[in-house]
Amino acid sequence: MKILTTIIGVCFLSSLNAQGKRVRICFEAEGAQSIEAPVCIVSNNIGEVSGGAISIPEGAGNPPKRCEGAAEYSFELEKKGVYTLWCRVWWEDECGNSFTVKINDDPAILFGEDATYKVWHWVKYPVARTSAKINLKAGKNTMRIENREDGIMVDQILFSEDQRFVPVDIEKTGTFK
Ligand SMILES: [Ca+2]
Ligand SMILES: [Ca+2]
Repeated sequence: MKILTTIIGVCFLSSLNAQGKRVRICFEAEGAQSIEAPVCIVSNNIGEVSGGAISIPEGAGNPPKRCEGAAEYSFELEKKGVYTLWCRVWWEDECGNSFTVKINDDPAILFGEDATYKVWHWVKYPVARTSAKINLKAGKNTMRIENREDGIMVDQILFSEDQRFVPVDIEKTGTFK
């Protein structure tokens, strides 16, 4: 009887989980599928970083002097959903605190522009309720980080379906639900 109760309990919990699961996916920025200069990978002598990071070094040439440069990612999701994007970033100054994000074929997103400099911290999008939401699809999704300013680094990238989730320090990579 005790075993039966346990089995029913487990089935009930797992069906609840299937209906209400909120997916979170986290990956390393330096694990990009492709990198185009002046975006580069830095792995040495940077503290508090998970593995390495991508960087557009200060002076590497920001627009309009140099507009090209990107890091490309792709990841799979079981089902579509509305997500919050978090990036663990390091900004040089007010002329090095943003990049452009392109997700699938959606309009470009301006990411960053906060005023926390020279320290690793998590920044999210959307910040305002009026900003366009990030709709990810079932199957393969693509993301591009594009050069907008130099003096930036990105350590980790995280998409969360749970809008209340707030990453702290270095996060575990993988898909969680
Ligand atoms: Ca700069
Ligand atoms: Ca990293």
